[in-house]
Amino acid sequence: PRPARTSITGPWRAIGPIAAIACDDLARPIALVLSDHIHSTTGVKPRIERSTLDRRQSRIVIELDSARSDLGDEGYALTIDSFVKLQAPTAHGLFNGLQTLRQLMDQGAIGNDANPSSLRLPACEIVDQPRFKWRGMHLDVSRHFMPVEFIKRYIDLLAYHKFNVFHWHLTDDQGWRIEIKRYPKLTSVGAWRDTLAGRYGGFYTQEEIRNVVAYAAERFVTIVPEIEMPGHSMAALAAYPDLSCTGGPFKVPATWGVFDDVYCAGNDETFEFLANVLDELCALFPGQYVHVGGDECPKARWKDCARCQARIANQKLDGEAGLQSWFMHRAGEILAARGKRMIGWDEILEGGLAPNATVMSWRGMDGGIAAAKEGHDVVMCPTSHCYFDYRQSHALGERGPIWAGVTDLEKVYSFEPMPGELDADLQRHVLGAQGNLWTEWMETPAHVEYMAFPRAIALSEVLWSSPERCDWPGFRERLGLHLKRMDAMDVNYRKPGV
Ligand code: TNX
Repeated sequence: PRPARTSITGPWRAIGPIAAIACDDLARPIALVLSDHIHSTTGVKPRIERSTLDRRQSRIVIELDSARSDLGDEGYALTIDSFVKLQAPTAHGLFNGLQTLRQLMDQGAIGNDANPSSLRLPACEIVDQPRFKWRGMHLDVSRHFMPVEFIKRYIDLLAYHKFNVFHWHLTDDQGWRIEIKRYPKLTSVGAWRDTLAGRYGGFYTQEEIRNVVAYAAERFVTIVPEIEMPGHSMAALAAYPDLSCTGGPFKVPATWGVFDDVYCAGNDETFEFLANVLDELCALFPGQYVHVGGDECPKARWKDCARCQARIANQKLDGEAGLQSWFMHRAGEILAARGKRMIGWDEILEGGLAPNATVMSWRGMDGGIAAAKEGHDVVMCPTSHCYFDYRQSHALGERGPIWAGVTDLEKVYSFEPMPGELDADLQRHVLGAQGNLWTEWMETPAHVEYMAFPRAIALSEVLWSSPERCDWPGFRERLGLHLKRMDAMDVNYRKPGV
């Protein structure tokens, strides 16, 4: 993509009150969102009109213009003069431009409320498009369950910062969080654990999932759901112990870590189960990607399991590592048959990648680099820069894994997702990056916000802007405005510098 062009061409403008927004039918959904936002900012609700006559009288014009294909799938052009004009070749582009406009409006509303029914906006000309197409944030709802209302708020906050992927980590050892009609015990048993403080858990009904998916789609956020396998699956095994090598019984664990009991790879019923689960999942999530985990799978049980050993022998696999790879190939086939693409953690490289698999590189960048060199797409999220469960400073009271380092704001901002060693023709395999929020040490939505912000704002800029436009002192300066907007939205962000 071409670097953004921004020029502030004049001083602040008072525009309005805005009586109307002019737009074509195709841009109407975007105009509705803007109209609501102007209503809540200024108290005046602009009507939406189609008139092409004297459009400038409307003071805001929104155009879906296919002639602007130079702006790419997500770019937009925004001009603010005595009127506002937003143009893009796609609805997603208009939506992104709308977020910029909202940010400028929120900035003005905060700066001056002398005349609240008119908008204060800086005169400017912005031509803008993202550097990366995968701009993601992840959230683990297994270790701690997060209610639907918060998931929606999280999606709102992502969209506001022009993230376009929400990676929803729905299953793990400590809880299965999505209703699967064919296997009711996944949620009646697998969604609950016994803790010192009593029974803990929760899950999303399919109805709720559909609702969240629609909510995200309206905000141009694609949800990538994750079902973990073959490891990190204790909650599922507690519900259906026959899917393990030993037959159990198991409890949903209430402690963190990596557990030896995993799905039995020698049992055909495991794959029947996973196919049925993924069937229901694929019907709920319209996005092209489904995440199937693949990380941190101990091989102890497979070593001692007659069925797993028989599988290794009759498939002529290279030991347990080969069996893990064979397992993930099966997962990839199940998804391909349902028209989906598989994505998994970088361990899926071990023993050979499944065809078409996309790799999420978390143990540094090396897995991503190796996968790109084999012609696979990759998403970068190295622990060093993208693990927002890690502490933000050494201060006492910061919660997070103590064995892990500190990932402060400057570190996140210094992240370069594109590895220098990839040749230009391989760089296209780097789709982008994402921030990961594992919730072992986050019990509440408020604490998730504390860990996510403002680090997600730094990451958002790294993923959107071209490297030559990223500068840390400049970001530090702009951060104040970002934080004022976060204040206005009541976000429990971490105050930098404390
Ligand atoms: C590693 S990242 C994990 C998670 C933990 C996280 C804690 C990954 C694929 N696996 O299960 O929650 O570290 O930072």
